[in-house]
Amino acid sequence: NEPFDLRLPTPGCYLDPEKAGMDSDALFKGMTEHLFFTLGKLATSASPHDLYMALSYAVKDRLMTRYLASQEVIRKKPQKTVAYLSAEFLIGPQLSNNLLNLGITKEAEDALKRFGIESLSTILEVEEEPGLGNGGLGRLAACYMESLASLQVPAVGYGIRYEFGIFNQLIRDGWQVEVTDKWLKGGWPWELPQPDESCFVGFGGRTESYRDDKGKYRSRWVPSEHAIGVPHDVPVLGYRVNTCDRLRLWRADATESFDFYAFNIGDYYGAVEEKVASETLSKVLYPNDGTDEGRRLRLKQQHFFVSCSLQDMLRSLEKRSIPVTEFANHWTVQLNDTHPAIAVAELMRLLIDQYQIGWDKAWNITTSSVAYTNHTLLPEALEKWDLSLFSDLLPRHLEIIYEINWRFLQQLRLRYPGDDKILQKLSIIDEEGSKSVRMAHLATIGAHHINGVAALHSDLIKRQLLPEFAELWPEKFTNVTNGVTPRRWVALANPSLSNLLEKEVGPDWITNMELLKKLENKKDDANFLQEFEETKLRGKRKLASFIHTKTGILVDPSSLFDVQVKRIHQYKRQHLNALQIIAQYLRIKNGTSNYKAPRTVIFGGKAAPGYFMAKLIIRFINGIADVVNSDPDMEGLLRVVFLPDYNVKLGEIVYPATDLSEQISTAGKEASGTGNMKFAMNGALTIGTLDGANVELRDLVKKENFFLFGKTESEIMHLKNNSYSPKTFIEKCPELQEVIRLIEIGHFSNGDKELFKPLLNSLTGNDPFFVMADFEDYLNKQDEVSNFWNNKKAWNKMALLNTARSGYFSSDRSIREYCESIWKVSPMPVEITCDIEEIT
Ligand code: H2P
Repeated sequence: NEPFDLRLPTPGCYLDPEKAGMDSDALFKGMTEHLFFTLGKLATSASPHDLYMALSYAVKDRLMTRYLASQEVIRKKPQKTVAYLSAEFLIGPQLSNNLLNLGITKEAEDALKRFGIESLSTILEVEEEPGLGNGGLGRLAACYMESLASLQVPAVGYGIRYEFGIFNQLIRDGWQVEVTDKWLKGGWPWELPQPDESCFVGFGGRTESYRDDKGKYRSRWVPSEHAIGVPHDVPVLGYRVNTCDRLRLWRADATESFDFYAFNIGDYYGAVEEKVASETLSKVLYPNDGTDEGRRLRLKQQHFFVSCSLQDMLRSLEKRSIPVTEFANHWTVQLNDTHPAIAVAELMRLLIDQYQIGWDKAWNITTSSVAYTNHTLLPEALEKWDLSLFSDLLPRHLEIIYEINWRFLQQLRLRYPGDDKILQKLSIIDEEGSKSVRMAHLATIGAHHINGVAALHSDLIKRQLLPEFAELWPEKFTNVTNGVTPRRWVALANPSLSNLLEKEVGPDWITNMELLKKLENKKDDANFLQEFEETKLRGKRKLASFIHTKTGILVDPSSLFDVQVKRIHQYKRQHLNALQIIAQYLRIKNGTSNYKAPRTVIFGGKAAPGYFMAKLIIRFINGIADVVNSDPDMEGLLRVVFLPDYNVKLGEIVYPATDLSEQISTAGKEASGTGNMKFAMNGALTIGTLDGANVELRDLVKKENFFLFGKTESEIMHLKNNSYSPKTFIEKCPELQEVIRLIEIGHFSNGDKELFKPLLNSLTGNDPFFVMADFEDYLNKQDEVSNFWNNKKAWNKMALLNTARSGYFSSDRSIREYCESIWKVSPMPVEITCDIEEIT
């Protein structure tokens, strides 16, 4: 492996990663220079934000050697690179992560002291996080990028640089209020715009046939509109390695800032119209449970970033004089859900129309390079595009999809002669009602592998979602259980636990989480368990103070912190948790509570702006919180908190502070969940259903260390198929009846009997997520939780075993599995040499 020679582009020896530039003096100097030259500020009058910017620029400088060396390795070596295509990357704050991965946190602290800043956290707090994702899916993409780099795998994450990410959430009168997320307003120091690598993307127009030089008839697309994608690159450094991969986010620009014709005839506003329209493309991230709003724009966004990314990959081959027919040996393209599924048609189009490659060869290249991850079974999340919209925006792609479909249906006809039903069912085109394009089918047909994100989910894909496809191509279907990066979710988020882990098992657990198994030896060591509990208490104090600052609510860090943070959705059943709180409240009021475990129940999460029921659930939780928190009888026993604006940064405070993790989705609905993993690593116990990755978590930590309740997926299916009636469950449970009555009389809505009616009607009507069916079991399990809480030693032991046994959920393990079984790529370490004498 030829080392990257720093002497060639030498910008200064302080960039040498091993020998210089990383000490606090150099950082101080770097910061001073950036304050002065980049920000135009004097050190004497610099605000915390200025210092954050200066430190970030200085740290980014220190990523560049690794970044450029890693890009060189990709450029020079005939190595397969992972292209991770995702409409969302929820990368979270960057400064702390880069300091950790570079190993210069202490140096940065020292440098800051010289500016009079005593604690690094003062500076970290001002960092604005890019909210370029809705929830788990986007956060998973970010964890995977970090693991790819840490495992030294060459990779590029491709996505969209949304000007406005997920909205900021305010709570007003108990309701969610959405505020635009202007994350770029103070400047974002982590990106490198590369306008010289921009790409053109077309939309609309028509297709036409023509004869090529050889007299052959061909089709081509004549779009009516264009946009330019300008790459904005974010370096993604691995943990203590030289590999620094790239996250390439596309920003849409207008092709012509001005329509000069319109301008010349005096129509100034008309002249900028196209510019405004093109730039709208990368304006805003869409909520994933949204209704029909902006569907056209969303399809445009998908095509926009996919087209730019594929063009970028093809161009990289051209630059290296590699024939495009070699594409699949150099790029492995992972589709993160169906959002980038248009890639199947776009790659075909580029190969056939642009590079004049024949259909069969192009299809072979496409299907050898593309793989698809499914993240949900929920019907509303399985994308379908109206045929008329599709043909209007992407007429050439539709032609190609028709051809793909025709060839696929021919195959089916041979296999299932005379079976028209199966053709209809598997076709990419849904012929029912107003016809539509099924993106999951396009992805499944075009991909060499399809994976789910947890064992149960992958199994359900095969059994329920795509059974005929699984029968047709069993070898394509596989599972990769999700994972989360221990760098962010333990090392950064929970320094006190990390110190304890390091003391006990050595520093390597950060890259080898299986080492945590050694902690099992300590499960009966009272002193160690005490220390372990102390780390939790530290986290809880921090969260308690955060809660007080943000909401004014005082919570007791010694109470049981019972937490549910995730997007608000009926299937995730925050309302089941809320009903349980009411039951506990009633018991305390009626004097029937054996409430030995004072609890603080904490919620956090955003509801899609158009999802009425989810927003009502937020209102409901806040209604309960108001009543509970202002009732003196609840003092010292029960507190309810809704944390506004849940995001990555807040997650870093929440996970280490949690005793009980609520993973209570209706079995079969949560594909995996990743919060469950972060909680377990940080020593929380889980109360949960047999859903998503909970199943594997319970197997790993062992059943006695997991509070299981609820109907299984097959029991839920059985209820569903046998005219489930929530009433029968309500009738059997007097406590539940009481809970419902209290809501009905407006106890949690200042006497307003109408406010929560839609929620109650849903629960007592058809109860689509089986809340009533699971209520009693859940309540009983919560009692068990409370009993355990009173035996602190037993609790701490269980908590320790959760940390010790959750190493499997490191995203390093997931990425290794993708590399080995789907992508067939291996690590490519990056070597850097720098003869310091020669440079200085
Ligand atoms: C989704 C699934 C989760 C899964 C995650 C990552 C779409 O995330 O619902 O079960 O863990 O993808 O695979 P979320 O609900 O958090 O938006």
